[in-house]
Amino acid sequence: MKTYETLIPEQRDHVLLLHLNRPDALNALNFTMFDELDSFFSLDYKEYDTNCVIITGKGEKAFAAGADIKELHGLSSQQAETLSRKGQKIFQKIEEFHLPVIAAVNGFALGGGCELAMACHIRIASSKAKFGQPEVSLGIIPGYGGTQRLIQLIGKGKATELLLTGDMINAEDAFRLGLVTDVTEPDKLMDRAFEIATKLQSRGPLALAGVIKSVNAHFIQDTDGYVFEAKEFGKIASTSDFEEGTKAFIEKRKPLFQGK
Ligand code: CO8
Repeated sequence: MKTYETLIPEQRDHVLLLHLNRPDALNALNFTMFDELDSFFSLDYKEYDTNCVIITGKGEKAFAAGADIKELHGLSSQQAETLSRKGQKIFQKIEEFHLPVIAAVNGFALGGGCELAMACHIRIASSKAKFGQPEVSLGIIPGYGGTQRLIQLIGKGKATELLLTGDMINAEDAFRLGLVTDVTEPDKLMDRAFEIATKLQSRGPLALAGVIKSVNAHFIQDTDGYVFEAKEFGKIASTSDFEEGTKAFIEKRKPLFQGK
């Protein structure tokens, strides 16, 4: 598998496990890490027979404590806008990835780190995790989609409060608000992530990709999500997996999906 400076990708069973690997800087997302995330999510991994990606942070303390503040200092207005747009597009690539992406949030997920987790399809957290968009404390605003996705995930009222105060919330509060769907003991986090991945493995891969596309369609301007969903449904109905899934149900057996 391709090697990176700030990421450690690894195949474990049918899962692509991706560690953010700058533990000394609490996995802060520097420019290199962005380029490497872009590269990682540009490949299709067909040859690896994988059904899911899990992203987590290296080290005990952090998933990712934000964009690398040392790199932000001194940016011109034009550079900042360009970088914000670039980061947004990379996170959008993750949101649109054909395989489900699970964020296993093991510690701080702040600023760009919280934005990265929010771009993933499923978020689970260790009880030690902390979430927040503290950008206003630095005199800036979120620039990697945080103002948009936080509203989508937890609603405008609470999202605006968190964005304006820059307050951190713990994993239990993140669960209560719907920012994460599960909280585990720290040492059980990866087991839980792999448990979800194993479940996804038994589902139709084309169907998983179809769900991801259809859910995202809700947020595309001028796209009727219902029309989009029906079109996706139609496309999937012409696949062998559709034939196999429905046939297996009728024959009272487990389906064997081929992703075709
Ligand atoms: N950037 C760079 N380095 C960081 C970051 C960061 N975001 N967070 C932590 N580090 C580094 C620290 O500088 C320190 O390094 P060193 O040992 O060399 O001094 C090391 O990681 C350990 O950090 P601390 O000693 O601070 O650890 P603590 O346990 O005391 O505190 C905290 C942990 C509370 C997480 C603290 O590190 C912190 O507040 N970090 C910053 C959190 C933050 O503000 N994040 C938002 C960043 S801005 C952002 O994400 C904007 C995104 C949009 C940009 C779009 C335009 C380009």
